[in-house]
Amino acid sequence: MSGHGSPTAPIPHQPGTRLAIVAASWHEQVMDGLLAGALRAAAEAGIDEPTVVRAPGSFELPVLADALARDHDAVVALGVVIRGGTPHFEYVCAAATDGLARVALDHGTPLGFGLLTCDDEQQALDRSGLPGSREDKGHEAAAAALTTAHVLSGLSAPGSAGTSGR
Ligand code: DLZ
Repeated sequence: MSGHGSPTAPIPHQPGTRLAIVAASWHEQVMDGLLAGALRAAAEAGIDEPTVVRAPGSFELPVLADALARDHDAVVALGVVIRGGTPHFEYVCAAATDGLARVALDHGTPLGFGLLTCDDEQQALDRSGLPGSREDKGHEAAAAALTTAHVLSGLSAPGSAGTSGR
């Protein structure tokens, strides 16, 4: 199973963290599960009302994530791309993945990667966090972004190793 070995530590409590979630709109049922998982992770961190915006498709995730990364502490990108009979799959996956990685590094903002790239709809449902799913990738992506934001805020805190000047 692809989720074997995933972290088990609880998400740090951080109610002041400005969290944004950008979610694509293709494959509605799977997206509902991913979004619910990300919102559950936000609630576990004490964040009641994260910003939520919808993208038409996964290809549009990076440009919206880029805008959100300007005034949020952490961004979670959610999408589902199902392999079809054409190379479109490879292009959409590569553009979304490369674009999201660039946003994270350009802004120094943690970006939770919740883009499912699947062979078929059943594989996506198995990772969606819906009842009966084996994995909960929306929750996992949000937990990663929030945990990273917590680590980053510690690095930039006065007296931390990140500000010692060494
Ligand atoms: C065009 C397309 C296709 C074929 N498949 C998906 C998909 O499985 N998941 C998804 O999120 N988006 C898909 N898209 C739409 C593209 O992401 C994009 O929205 C369009 O190419 C318009 O720019």
